[in-house]
Amino acid sequence: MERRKAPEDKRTSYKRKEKGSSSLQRVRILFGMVVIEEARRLIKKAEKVLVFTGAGISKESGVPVFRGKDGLWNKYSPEELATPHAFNRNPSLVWEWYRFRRDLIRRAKPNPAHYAIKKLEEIKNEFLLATQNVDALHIRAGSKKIVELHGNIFITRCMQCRYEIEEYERDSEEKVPMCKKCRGLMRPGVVWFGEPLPAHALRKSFEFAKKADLVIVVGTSGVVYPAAYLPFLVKQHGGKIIEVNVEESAITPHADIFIKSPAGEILPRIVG
Ligand code: BJW
Ligand code: ZN
Repeated sequence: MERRKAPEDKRTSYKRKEKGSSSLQRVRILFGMVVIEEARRLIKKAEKVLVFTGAGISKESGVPVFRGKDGLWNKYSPEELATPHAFNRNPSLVWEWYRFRRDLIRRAKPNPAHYAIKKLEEIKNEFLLATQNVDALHIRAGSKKIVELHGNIFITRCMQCRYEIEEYERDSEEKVPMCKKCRGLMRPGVVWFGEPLPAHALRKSFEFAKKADLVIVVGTSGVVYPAAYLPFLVKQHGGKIIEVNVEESAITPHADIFIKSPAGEILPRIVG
């Protein structure tokens, strides 16, 4: 556990307790409990709450993150799989990768962190969940006030006429699916690098961020823009940032409260 509370930095931080029970560890656990209480108090007090999530929230459901040692981008190249150029060059390779990920995600289940966020939506009148995740696990947990900033992996969309189908239960057997309306090439409904985010999702989340008095940032490295602007927008407009992550992120230096723990352990404790 580290206690980082520089004079100019009012942020508090909590790291998960380690095994053993030296007096120093007991002090750390106590301090951790105080930080969690402080987060609970902030959440209780806030009227307009934005939750901003990334791949880390689904890690405990068995869905891999993108960056870091076990991340997808450590094994697969984003340039070859997650750009419009990559798809135009080799659509069947890109589809193979997305089928593999659809299969994996289909077998995953929402975890306690997804359910805690759903519970928060029920408690707060003014609430928005802005997720960067394409896995739809928040929706499967019951979240309704949600925008999917980077799309949804189960949507298949025509590149030509934009006809869309949702293939949740099973994928088309075609190697590269063709549009049944216009015979155009179909692609996964996610946002690749260099592509604009869905306009309604971006507008709605940016507008909400400007009036939110609290943003809870969960499991994101905070390096992919424009989504990563959201916590900064909240802060610029006078709101607070609570962050839950197993590692420090690009957002941590700006967080009022940083809780260094797995989302599935902490969110149920700070919500409700
Ligand atoms: C845990 C945990 C546990 C682990 N509990 N925590 C400045 C402004 C605007 C744009 C740019 C800009 N600078 C650069 C750009 C361009 C680019 C960009 O941001 N690049 C940077 C990487 C440098 N952005 C774009 O290209 C975007 N589009 C765009 O800008 O369009 C402009 C435009 C306008 C008009 C016309 C045309 C264009 C699009 C970005 C699309 C991102 N797509 C992906 C793939 C989606 C599809 C798919 O899934 O296949 O989205 S990339 C990938 O990164 C995915 C994620 O949503 C996104 C964010 O990743 P995330 O969620 O943060 O995951 P990780 O792995 O990075 O982090 C996981 C975290 O969890 C870690 O911190 C762990 O510690 C933590 N963790 N276990 C809690 N149990
Ligand atoms: Zn079509």
